[in-house]
Amino acid sequence: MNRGRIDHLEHAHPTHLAGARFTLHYGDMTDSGGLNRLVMTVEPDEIYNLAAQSQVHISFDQPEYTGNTDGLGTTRLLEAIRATGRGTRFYQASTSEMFGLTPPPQNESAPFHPRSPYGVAKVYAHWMTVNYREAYGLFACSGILFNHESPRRGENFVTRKVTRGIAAILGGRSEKLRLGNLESKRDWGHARDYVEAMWMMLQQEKPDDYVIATGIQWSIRQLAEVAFSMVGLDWQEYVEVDKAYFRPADVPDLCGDPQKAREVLGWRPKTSFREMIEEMLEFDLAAAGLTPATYLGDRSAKAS
Ligand code: G4F
Repeated sequence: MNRGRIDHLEHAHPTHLAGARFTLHYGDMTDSGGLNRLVMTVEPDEIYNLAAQSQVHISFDQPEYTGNTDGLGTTRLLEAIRATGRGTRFYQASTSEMFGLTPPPQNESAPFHPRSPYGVAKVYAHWMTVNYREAYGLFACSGILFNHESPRRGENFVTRKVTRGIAAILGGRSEKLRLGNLESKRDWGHARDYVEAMWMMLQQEKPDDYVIATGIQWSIRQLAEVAFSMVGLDWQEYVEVDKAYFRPADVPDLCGDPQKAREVLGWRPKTSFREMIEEMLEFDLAAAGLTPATYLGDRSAKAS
């Protein structure tokens, strides 16, 4: 089991994480028997379904697997909850990828036009979540989250690829950073803020669906420009476009409208794009054995 991202929680000082101790169980989104047994024995108050094959590019190579885990896997979990009749609250990790070609600003009423097997599977899972709420009265919420990042982000997603790439260049282990489509635009927020929104959804009186976004958009080109300039480098000297990273179909233009989350949940993003990129750079520079302050200085990254 890959536990690299949670090991530190288990060993954290108990006073810092009062009540945050946890027990791990094996589970597989393609195994309904195992999921049923888990939900029956654990009797959870809340389930957050973040399990997925979440790489959009890979979903073009593994469309069936992606549909099975991300789409049908959600139905298996919903069925397991329904079978117990215990009123377990359910959070579904829906995604801005469901909007696909629909132009911004994307809110809860914007039509879905997914552009990848991943997006299609997530649209199915989203509507199953809505359906189980309407048909069986499950407390089921769907959070339509725009891209959310942190130093724990997987290495193949573009933000982390850029911050790790910069650390590799500064450490002398690499000369260039190869990226795909620089023109697509994303609305990036910090995962820490977005997880808080997930939790808030399940604490409401009524289940509902919410867009979680910052409402601010950056292109991949701008991401590279901002990140390289934070360490005093000109991105154009290092970034090369490589067709291998282009997708058969991409989502060109995402920018969410989080008004409903603001009004109903009282949720607001607390971390700016620049603060988030700086935090990721700091982490990746240190991980590469470099001293972050040497490159980032005491720069203030408060401005968005
Ligand atoms: O970082 P990305 O791979 O994220 P993407 O495809 O927007 O999806 C992520 O966010 C979704 C919304 O929360 C999640 F549902 C999903 O599971 C995942 O977490 O790519 C962002 C953009 C794309 O347009 C891509 O074409 O960056 C472009 N890009 C350009 N060069 C690249 C690269 N993406 C990657 N991964 N690697 C590149 O070299």
